[in-house]
Amino acid sequence: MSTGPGDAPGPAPAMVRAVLALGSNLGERADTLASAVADLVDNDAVRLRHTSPVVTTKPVGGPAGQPDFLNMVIEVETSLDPYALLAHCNAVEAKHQRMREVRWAARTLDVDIITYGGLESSDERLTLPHPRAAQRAFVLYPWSLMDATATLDGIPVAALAARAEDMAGIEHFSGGTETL
Ligand code: PH2
Ligand code: MG
Ligand code: MG
Repeated sequence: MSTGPGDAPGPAPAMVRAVLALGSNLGERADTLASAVADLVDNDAVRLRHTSPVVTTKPVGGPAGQPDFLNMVIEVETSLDPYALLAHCNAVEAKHQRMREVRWAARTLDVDIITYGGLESSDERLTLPHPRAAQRAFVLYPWSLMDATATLDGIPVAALAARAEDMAGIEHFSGGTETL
């Protein structure tokens, strides 16, 4: 920690690449995703490297009758440790009026850490890689479009997406305004 102008600067903290998944199925979904990406990288310790296209997806799990989601993934480079990155993601969710009353209920914004470098952790606050990512085309498919070489647990994410049950319900979102 630097305490004053006379301090030696010290080594820069290591930058780690992390993949974050964003989802929204309430409100102005596309605007929410765009502003959430801006909020996530509006931090000196987080740099945006890549963004995926936005896809329309059918809800997986949760209460019946939910609206479709828009989903995307981004790759960032960060000097935040995993818990600080999680707190940052949660703060961006909170800024977008995320409520947490019912698990997997419709939400304005969900931001999940999918991978953090090669870190594997089974901590109850933060399991890495994300424990359900390998089965979820709504994460895997946009990830494969962003990074054709990406793997998860040693398997190409495109191959995992192709075998995921929810792949059939995915469409490309053409963009534009949602207020028709
Ligand atoms: N998120 C969930 C549960 N189900 N389904 C879709 N299509 N997209 C999501 O982002 C999603 C979901 C839990 O976070
Ligand atoms: Mg989630
Ligand atoms: Mg979440």
